[in-house]
Amino acid sequence: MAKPNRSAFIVIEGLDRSGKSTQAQILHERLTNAKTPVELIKFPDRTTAIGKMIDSYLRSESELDDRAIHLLFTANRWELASHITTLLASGTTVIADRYAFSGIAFSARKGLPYEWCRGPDVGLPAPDLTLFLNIEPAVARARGGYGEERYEREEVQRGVRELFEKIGREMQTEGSSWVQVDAGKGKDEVAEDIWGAVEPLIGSCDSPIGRLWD
Ligand code: NYM
Ligand code: MG
Repeated sequence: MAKPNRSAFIVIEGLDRSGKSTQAQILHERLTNAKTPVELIKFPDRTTAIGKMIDSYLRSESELDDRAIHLLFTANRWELASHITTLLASGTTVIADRYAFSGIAFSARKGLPYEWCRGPDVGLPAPDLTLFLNIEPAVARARGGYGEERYEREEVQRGVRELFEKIGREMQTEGSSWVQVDAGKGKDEVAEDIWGAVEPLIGSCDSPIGRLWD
């Protein structure tokens, strides 16, 4: 059997409070324990110059045109794109906590045209697997409540969820691996469901890394 020439790119998506960060952490630990080199990346990456502008916008410390903030979120992914492909080529599994799908869902919810929102993300490294942590916005809110940031309101999350579902249907139609996980279950059960989807990918990616929607 040919040796796999790269590792897997796994994206975890979902509404605020759906458990993404917790699950990304659990998956990171599980892979580390299995001696699989792995790096966890979070979008937005608030540590870069662009990320700091995004952070200030999310905390309502600054105002930006809807299109301008959309493009900053995308630029924040592009500034890490070559890092992601380098890691994958060197055999490090990459887990991303949010990705382009959040970018489209949150911006299109504001009324920006869907295709316009998707455009700047076309060509980014394509995930081998996207796990959509599906949760009822009311259940998410009941989990210790939404925070203080922009978008963290049940009504907004409802609209975002519908857009995530539209994106998921389209991804499935084009044959991309989009897996919906019931995130209303307990933490350990969700982690098991995620592991069931991830395990077959480890050590088995032998095609070159794809480009999103290209
Ligand atoms: N968000 C995140 C966007 O609006 N567009 C994007 O491209 C990304 C990656 O930022 N409510 C929104 C979703 C979240 C917020 O993310 C901050 P987090 O995971 O809560 O730090
Ligand atoms: Mg949040």
